[in-house]
Amino acid sequence: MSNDTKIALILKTLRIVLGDQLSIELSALADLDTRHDVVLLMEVTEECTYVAHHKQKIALVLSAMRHFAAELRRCGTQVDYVELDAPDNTGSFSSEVLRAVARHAPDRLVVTEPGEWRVQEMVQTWAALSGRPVEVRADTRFFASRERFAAWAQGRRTWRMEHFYREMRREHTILMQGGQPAGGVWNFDAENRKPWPASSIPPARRRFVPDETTRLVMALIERRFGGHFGALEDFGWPVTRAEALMALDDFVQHELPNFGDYQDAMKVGAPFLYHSLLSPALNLGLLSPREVCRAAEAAWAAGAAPLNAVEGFVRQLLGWREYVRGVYWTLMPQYEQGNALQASRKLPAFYWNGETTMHCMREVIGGTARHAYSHHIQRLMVTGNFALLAGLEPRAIERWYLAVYADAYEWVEMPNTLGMAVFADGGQMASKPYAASGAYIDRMSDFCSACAYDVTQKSGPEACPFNYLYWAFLIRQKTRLARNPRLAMPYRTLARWPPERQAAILAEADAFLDSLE
Ligand code: FAD
Ligand code: DLZ
Ligand code: SF4
Repeated sequence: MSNDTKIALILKTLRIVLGDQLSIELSALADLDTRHDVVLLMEVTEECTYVAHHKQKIALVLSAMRHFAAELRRCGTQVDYVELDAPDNTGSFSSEVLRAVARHAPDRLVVTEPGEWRVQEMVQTWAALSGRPVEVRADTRFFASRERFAAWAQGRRTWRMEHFYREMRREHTILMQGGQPAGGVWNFDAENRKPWPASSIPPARRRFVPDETTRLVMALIERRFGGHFGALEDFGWPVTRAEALMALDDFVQHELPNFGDYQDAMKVGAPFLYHSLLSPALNLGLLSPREVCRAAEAAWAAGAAPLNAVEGFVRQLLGWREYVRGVYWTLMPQYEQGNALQASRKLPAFYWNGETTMHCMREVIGGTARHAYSHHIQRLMVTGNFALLAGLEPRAIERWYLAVYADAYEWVEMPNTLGMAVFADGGQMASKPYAASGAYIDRMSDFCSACAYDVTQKSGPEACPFNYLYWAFLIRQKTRLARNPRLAMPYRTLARWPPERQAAILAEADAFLDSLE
């Protein structure tokens, strides 16, 4: 036996598992020695309040942490679990790590790289604070490591998700046949834009009834964070791996076949439609993106789901999810400061209380408060589109998205908000701003028929605000956006408008926005 091996055998390791790292295969647990090591999980006030998270998000994280700790214990692992209300809880990761070091006197600390820059900065202080070596391991739950993305991005003038996604498809041989994309094309987006058929009834979705652990956590949250956004009543998220696997199975069997067709559709009172609802479980680590992609691919191979649905779904996970993580870690910390369109309006109060005459906004914000969820098009083309057109201050809208969704962590939320929704990164992530008038919302939803505004009117007191805000946005941003080839058409239209008409639209948009303050 070499000296190195002897030392390795007697090392006592404190393994730190953060609240969104709840995977048995976590790199920090890879060489766990159940006789000597201790696994630390900490419920801390700072993580519950650095933004005022939706109550369901806190309930989800804490309940899933408690279940995960119980699972580890069942496998014979020594777990040190600090509850939020423990009398000596000091309320932050760093101070709790220090207390745990004093309790266990470990030889070293091991942790998997965190999902947020803010927490990475904390981790970097732990060696000096604790006087112990700290090993920070790569998060192997993703398809692409941070380094893999950086290598792809290096030297490219523009980054486009589509190019990255194709490399990932080849590299991980997902939906490939003989080196070519299955079905002969990479992208089925054009087939995936159907509105919801008026006569169809949305599918009933499997939700998970809160067990005793979740109910205890919910009571704790009402007591401690009762003033936070959102309601707990409709909590139905999977909180264990077993439940998450049931949710995956259910989705693949019942919803995946229609996922592609109705991916962009929106319907009053039906926030879920055929979306998977898997992002909260994925982002906590209860499911791995690999197993989810493979399950979808297997459904296609078995003839149980069409290729446009399966490719559309895989693109979100292997493409967008990996891409936005790469963007975040490659461009932080400057990324969060981006404000390429010089937007500065305050976030209107209706983002929190839902009190607005715009039916689409009321519907999406109401659904968000009730479920801590909206699907991608609701986030991008309703609340995000409004923020873009109204020129809301990027950091304020970014903090809102981080607070209100059960699946929100900076690595995924920030690029989606700053890059995709409000173009604050000036096009690093998306080739054009996703700006749209009311016509888009009308085409993809049934919101407009029950709205106080008229979506067909372009100006006047009855006109849909998205209409004049859209044109006012293009007029205001002309010097920055008119040369973008993907906006050539609307700028050609605008060029035909006399200056008085442009001035009138600007005045109408300003009056509306001022009335919100
Ligand atoms: P589905 O539509 O069923 O998609 C399947 C999976 O693909 C999702 O579970 C998710 O893991 C992944 N995915 C889909 N779109 C994206 C995307 N654009 N980026 C990354 N992954 C994607 N997603 C989050 O997970 N956390 C966030 O905080 C978050 N914030 C967002 C903020 C804005 C402004 C926008 C426009 C999008 C945001 N998204 C975020 C992406 C997307 O809206 C959600 O992943 C999706 O709505 C989750 O619901 P689902 O599981 O039913 O997804
Ligand atoms: C989101 C969250 C919340 C609400 N609470 C905790 C907590 O008490 N303990 C914990 O370990 N993690 C929590 N989290 C998740 C962390 O915020 C997350 O690990 C970091 O943001 C890094 O992604
Ligand atoms: Fe939204 Fe305009 Fe339609 Fe009303 S008319 S629901 S404000 S898009």
